[in-house]
Amino acid sequence: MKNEKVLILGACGQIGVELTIALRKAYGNNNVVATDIQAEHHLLKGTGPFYNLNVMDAPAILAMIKKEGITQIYLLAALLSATGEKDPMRAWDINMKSLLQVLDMAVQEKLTRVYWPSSIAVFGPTTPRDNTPQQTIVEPRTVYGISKYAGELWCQYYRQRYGLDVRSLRYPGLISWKGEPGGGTTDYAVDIYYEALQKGHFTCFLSENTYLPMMYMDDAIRGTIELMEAPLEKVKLTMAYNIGAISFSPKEIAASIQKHIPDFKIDYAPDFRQQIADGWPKSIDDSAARADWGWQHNFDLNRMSNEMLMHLKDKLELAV
Ligand code: AKB
Repeated sequence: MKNEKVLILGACGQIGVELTIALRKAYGNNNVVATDIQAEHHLLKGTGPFYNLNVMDAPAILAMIKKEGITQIYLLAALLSATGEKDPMRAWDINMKSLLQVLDMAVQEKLTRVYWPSSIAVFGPTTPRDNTPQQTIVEPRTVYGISKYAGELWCQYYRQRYGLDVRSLRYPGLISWKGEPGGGTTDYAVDIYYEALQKGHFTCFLSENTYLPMMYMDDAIRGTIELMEAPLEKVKLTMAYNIGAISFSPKEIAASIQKHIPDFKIDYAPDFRQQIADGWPKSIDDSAARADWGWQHNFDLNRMSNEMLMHLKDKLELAV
């Protein structure tokens, strides 16, 4: 996209690191301003402008929009499902206030587009769990899920009332080796690769047959940029799109790792995150995303395991 200047809020999180790098490749380093409350992630160093910025600090964000001539915002900062349950009011405050401030500023400053991630956490135990439809019963039971569903409704409201072009995806669990995940229920599917390489053993906080929808980060980043670059008439839904890729259980991801590390062992000690996972879909119907703007995934479980183990081996400097 020409003549766009992008602001990323939450650039050092699991999605933020890879999305910032991909957007810089696409739009030019200086056209993507990365910000986070944390110190700059080592993979972002030297790749473009970075500022410390608190997503709750509306005056500072507004000043940044004006100073940098920002035209688009990606708001990625959030507390995820497991962390959210430990401090529900803080999760609600951070997840909702940051969104409402950005939506307001985007209207006021006439930004061309806003991206805000939603999640499969919008669904709950009363939702059909297999091939969960785009439109179905939505009764989330975590504060994270409640904030994501309320946020989707607010995005829809701003689109319909003010004509703001705000776009969103309901991500499944995301698996990556570059940025580190934090505070999610699906994070076991990242931790397992680290521990397989470092210890040869993993104790999973979900039970062996807990199926959840998952996606390799390369697919998620490409899908996000494709949604953001799609002509508005193709983005027919005013709520976030379901996007799916793979669905597997802890037992199945362990088996795909054992193809590379035959001695790898897994055992199970389910904790409070089991209940969260039990209320989420097992697989996702993403036919609307596929039909409207051409979504497709490239990575299955085995291809993802190959990539994860190969890159993490280098990252951890191990010779397995
Ligand atoms: C989480 O587990 O909380 C997140 C999500 C599914 O949105 N990864």
